[in-house]
Amino acid sequence: MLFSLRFRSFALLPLALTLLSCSAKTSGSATGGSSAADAKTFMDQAEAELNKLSVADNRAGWVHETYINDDTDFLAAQADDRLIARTTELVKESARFDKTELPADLRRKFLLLKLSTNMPAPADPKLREELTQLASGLSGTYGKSKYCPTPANCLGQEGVEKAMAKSRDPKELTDLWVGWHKISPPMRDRYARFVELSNQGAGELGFKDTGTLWRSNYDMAPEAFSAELERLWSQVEPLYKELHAYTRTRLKAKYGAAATREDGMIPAHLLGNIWAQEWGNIYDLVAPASAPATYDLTKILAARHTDAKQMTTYGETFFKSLGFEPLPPAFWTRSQLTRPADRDVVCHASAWDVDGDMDVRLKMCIQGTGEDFVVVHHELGHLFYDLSYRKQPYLFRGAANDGFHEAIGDTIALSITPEYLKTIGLIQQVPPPAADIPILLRRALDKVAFLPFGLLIDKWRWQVFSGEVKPADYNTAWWKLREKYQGVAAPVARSAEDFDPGAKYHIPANTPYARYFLAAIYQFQFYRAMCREAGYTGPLNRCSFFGSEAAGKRFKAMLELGQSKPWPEALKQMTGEDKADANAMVEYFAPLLVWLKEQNKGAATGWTVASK
Ligand code: X8Z
Ligand code: ZN
Repeated sequence: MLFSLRFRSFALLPLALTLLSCSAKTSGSATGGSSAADAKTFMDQAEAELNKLSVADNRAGWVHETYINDDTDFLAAQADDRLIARTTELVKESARFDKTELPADLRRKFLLLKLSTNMPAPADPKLREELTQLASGLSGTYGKSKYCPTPANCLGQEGVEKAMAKSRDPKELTDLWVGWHKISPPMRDRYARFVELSNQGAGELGFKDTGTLWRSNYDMAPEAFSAELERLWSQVEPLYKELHAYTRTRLKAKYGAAATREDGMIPAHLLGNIWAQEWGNIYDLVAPASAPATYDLTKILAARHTDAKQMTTYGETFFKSLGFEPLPPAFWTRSQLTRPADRDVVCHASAWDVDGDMDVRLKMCIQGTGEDFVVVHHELGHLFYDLSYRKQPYLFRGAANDGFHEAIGDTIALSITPEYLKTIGLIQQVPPPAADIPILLRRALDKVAFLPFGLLIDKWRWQVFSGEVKPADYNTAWWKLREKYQGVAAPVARSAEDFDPGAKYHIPANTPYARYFLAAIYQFQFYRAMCREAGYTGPLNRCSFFGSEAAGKRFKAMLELGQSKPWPEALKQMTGEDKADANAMVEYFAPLLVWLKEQNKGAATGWTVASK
């Protein structure tokens, strides 16, 4: 269920396009005419048909991910297959309107139909079936994966995440890291075949490979999109380098030899996260010694016995304060907020727009940490986006681009400031301004540390899809990128037998990842605009627009557009700017950058990467 779902917000958009020759069915609209009126009739019927198939696919996907077994693997794959088959057929049929002059909106729908898949599939039904089953199986394998430090103690993804967040014992951290990375070698050959089949599908659609198809989804040429990512990265790289150097110094002080490498890289298991993608969990190790005490949200939530439903309600309350309608009643009865005791589920958080209307759901395994508190806001951002554009026609029910979808909830979560926490009664006292640096540092450990990780996942996948990196080199290429961009190194020797990318959810789930890099940048741009709209004029890092209907109105207007306009137009409507700009992020962290440079004075920054 990964791919399909036109509606499944978080991850995937979906579908597959290929030119399916097998099916004898054609849509009722296939009259053969190619006038603009024919195109409109064709598109109306195509949208109605795909809507129906999507809902069926989402339902099968939901059951699969919340109850993984062989049957649901099969049923989910079958539903994907139906949706993909019909989509590809429609894409093929739609070619007859390629030269027809159409109103801009309708022309955009034809483009979006062609790009509506993350998993193009070959026309041959046998191969397509093989692909959908591989995809469903890979997702199921990941969801079922466990690391068992002892036979009586098996940990799923969120169990390992929690253990790595807490442990300060390098030996235990190494065990956890190595244990989790054992889940993926069995996926490697299946993943390689998946790549082959998906590429065949992309080729049949006229794309060079699946990566090129993914990069074509941003209202610009695929090459321009790659350059755009580099441009944004160059704006924030200096900030990352300072944070890396500071963190390294503090980790060496804590762990000594276990954290020290000649090349200056940081061992990946010491950063409080399985993938070293966000480092907020090791804040205690890097906190400035003389700073005033701040607060620990995890402890506060635990002391108050805040349960999963209450956590979700906090998120909903924020959106309501901006003028959004409450979540529909079915959300509360159909969502999975905690891990069920009796079956395997995919615990990686996701937001589901099941019917393109009011049936929205959250699937999470909430454990009540401060991190979960933020993730809940992230996921609700997807759902309020879904609800906002539900009046749009089928093909416009999506984000301006997938980075927008990922940025909405995070934009809200940036408003979780001390002032806000006091407003909602979670803390009693707002820390003094002198606490700004620790609070900014805590945030940078998540937001800034994430940037190179957000960038490299798809750099790896683009190389894999293009054939530049072959299966035998999957792991080497992975670590080359992790070393180059993140400056982190594997804690133990790796070999071609390992498949470390597969130990990260989005690889077996085939969820594109550049969206998260974009979102990390966009969210500060959106946030700055909302703060401005709320009439806030102080330092950016202290702004909370909680309760601002003016900010909410501007936000909502953008969300309601869905995918009906190219994303720069949506950005302009929201922020007045028509270009992505990491300066908002740089401005937000400006006081921290000054402080980090001060701390790093006299120490080297950067690292060297062994040439391989
Ligand atoms: O996958 C997610 C969300 C669901 S869209 C929980 N995120 C990425 C990840 O966990 O790797 C959010 C940030 C990055
Ligand atoms: Zn998301």
